Amino acid sequence: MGIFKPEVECASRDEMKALQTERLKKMVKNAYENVPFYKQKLDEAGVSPDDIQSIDDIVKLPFTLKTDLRDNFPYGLFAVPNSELVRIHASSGTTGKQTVVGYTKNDIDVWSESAARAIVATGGSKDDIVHISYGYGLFTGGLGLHYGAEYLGATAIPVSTGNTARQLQIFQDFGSTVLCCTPSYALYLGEYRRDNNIPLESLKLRAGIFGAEPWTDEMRKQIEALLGIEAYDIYGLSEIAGPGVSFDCECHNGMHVNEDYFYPEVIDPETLEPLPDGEIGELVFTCIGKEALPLVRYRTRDLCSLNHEKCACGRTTVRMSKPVGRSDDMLIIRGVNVFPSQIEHVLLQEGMQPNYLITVDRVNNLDTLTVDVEMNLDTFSDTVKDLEKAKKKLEAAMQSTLNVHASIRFVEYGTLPRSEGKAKRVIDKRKIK
Ligand code: DLL
Repeated sequence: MGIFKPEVECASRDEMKALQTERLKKMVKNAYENVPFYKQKLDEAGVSPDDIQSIDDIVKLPFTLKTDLRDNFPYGLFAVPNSELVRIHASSGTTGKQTVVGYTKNDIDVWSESAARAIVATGGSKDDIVHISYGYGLFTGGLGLHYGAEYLGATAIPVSTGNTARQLQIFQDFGSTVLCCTPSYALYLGEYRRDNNIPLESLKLRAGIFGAEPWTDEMRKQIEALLGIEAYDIYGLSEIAGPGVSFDCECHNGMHVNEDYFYPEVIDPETLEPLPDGEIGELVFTCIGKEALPLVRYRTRDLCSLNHEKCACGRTTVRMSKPVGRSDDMLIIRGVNVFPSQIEHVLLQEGMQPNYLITVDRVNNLDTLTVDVEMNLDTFSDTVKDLEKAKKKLEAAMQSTLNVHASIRFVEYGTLPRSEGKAKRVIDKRKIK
């Protein structure tokens, strides 16, 4: 299969380190000179940009957390003036405020090239018709793959999410060859095809690029059978760029990190010390190729391991294992990130008690989110109509903050379990691992 940029993706370790060193030096200088937050952080740590002489010196640098983005909301960590920005995206924050990310023209190119590499790794070329059913909007999925497809010279179809019948119709009418969406939606599309007797022969799909949420090899096999394709994993996060930070090749044995742009480390989340290959810890990225938001050692909270061995596909770029979980409480519901703290925030804003229980399940391969909420004695109403109205209002507030539907169930005051220690607020019934 093809490799988009062999001189980088198949570089020797020494060549890669030289490139990373050059880029790290430049980005640390940029962050130090243009982001007051980083100037202060580095000064406090007693590190000057001149102390960074090799990529291995990265361990001298302080970490960046999601809360740092929130505390500097919305543009405080940007290293360029607004006039240099060409795009903004956002993802869920831990409370009411979103995490805002920005891109210069060059940053969009870096990201698009990264996503193009992922498409090429599936055997993709400019002949492909790339059907994009990730959401378009502030979420990076839709536009990330869209720009990747165009960067490659392939044809992008910006279908976005929803309307399953229409998605199938477009597969047939436009001859889509590569499908991009969340793995759970891919499974749903496959089942819809089967249940509506749409023959596989009427589709030209050959590959799928699925990510934004955890999924298993088992699920991969099911999707492949239902859609008659080969399914590939893709990983990314808004803070670092979006989809394409790393991607699966035909060996399906770990995702190749575009480490010339996004330098990965795996650390012990307790001691914060770097861990050797093969050991599971928290994934940390430094954006060594980006201008607008040059994050230094950003703690992703995703748990995985790294592998620097050369891959059978010919690429030498480091591979990350599928994330096995997170070191925080973030949930991913239909590809949308949800923090329990956001739900609590909405409840309090709406004048409810902070006694709640979140249940996540998977029904017909689609995630469901239910929130049991204790009724306040003062808001308690015995007319069904009033309760229904209150429920609708709360559901609308949840939808607007979380960007995903949450079913509200009112329960009587005092009936949810009280805990003496850390409250258990989430029951996740999905069997993903
Ligand atoms: O989910 C970007 C993306 C879009 C990736 C489309 C792939 C495809 P965020 O909304 O910022 O960005 O969420 C990032 O999603 O920290 C992981 O916890 C999780 N995640 C993303 N890809 C995968 C994957 C996009 N392939 C968060 N497997 C990350 C497991 C994933 N988890």
